[in-house]
Amino acid sequence: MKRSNDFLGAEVAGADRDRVYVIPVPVEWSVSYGAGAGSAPAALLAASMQIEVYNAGIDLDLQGAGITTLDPGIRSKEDLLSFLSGHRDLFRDALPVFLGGEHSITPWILEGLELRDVGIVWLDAHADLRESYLGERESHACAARNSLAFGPLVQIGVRSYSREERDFLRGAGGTRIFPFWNEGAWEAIRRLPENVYLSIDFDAVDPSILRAVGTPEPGGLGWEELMDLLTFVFEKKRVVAMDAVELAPAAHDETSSFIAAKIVYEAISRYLRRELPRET
Ligand SMILES: [Mn+2]
Repeated sequence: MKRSNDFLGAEVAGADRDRVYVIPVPVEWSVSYGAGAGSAPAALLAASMQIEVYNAGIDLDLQGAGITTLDPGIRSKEDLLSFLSGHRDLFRDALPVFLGGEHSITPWILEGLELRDVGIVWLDAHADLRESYLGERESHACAARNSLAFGPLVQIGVRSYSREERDFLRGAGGTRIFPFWNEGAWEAIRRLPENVYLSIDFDAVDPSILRAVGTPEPGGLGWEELMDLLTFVFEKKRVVAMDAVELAPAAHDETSSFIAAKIVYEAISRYLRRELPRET
């Protein structure tokens, strides 16, 4: 398996040990509108090289922090499951960060890591609660529905769903939906189990900030709101794994890839703020 520092560069290599593993999962097979999620991991890694290793927003230096990029060559659900089943030990003491790819990968990761009874914080413009979509039960549009088997969800930024999904939301438990980051959403996250899985669909973010996504939707989370949300989740809960999905890189829009890489960096920084020895 290829080991590198393709995310953020050589400066973040571990001075003592690995604390974060960034893992590309360029899987794209059910994307419905804008294709390109398969090329997202490479675009995210390339864009990450432009980011400062010192995080001024939270005053944290990631030099020597122990961020390693692993590329096991995942191209399918089967690849992903077999990689995870062989490497669960690696992730007991380090945060795996999966770069999608399309959103279908989330329930596969939950399955592969054998995560049970975790809280799932799901940032998304769409509910992804369909039972099937275009005849496919593992479509990205069913990803949240399929994740319910692994623990309760709190979905934030959701502003588009079908009538079938509305009826499901009214009838079934297991998930709560918030279009905005507000007091109701804080409270819902607070009530989740201590161990949390974080799934970031980049379309949760306002497209005026980041628009190269598979299925763009107006409205959504602003930058400061998203930073506040990430701070809250990493402070109040123990994030055990995360993914960032559905970037659809566009040749004329390198800004989106950079902003998306920055979001991943901000999440990792907040994880490391708790894990790194304090500066003296
Ligand atoms: Mn989604």
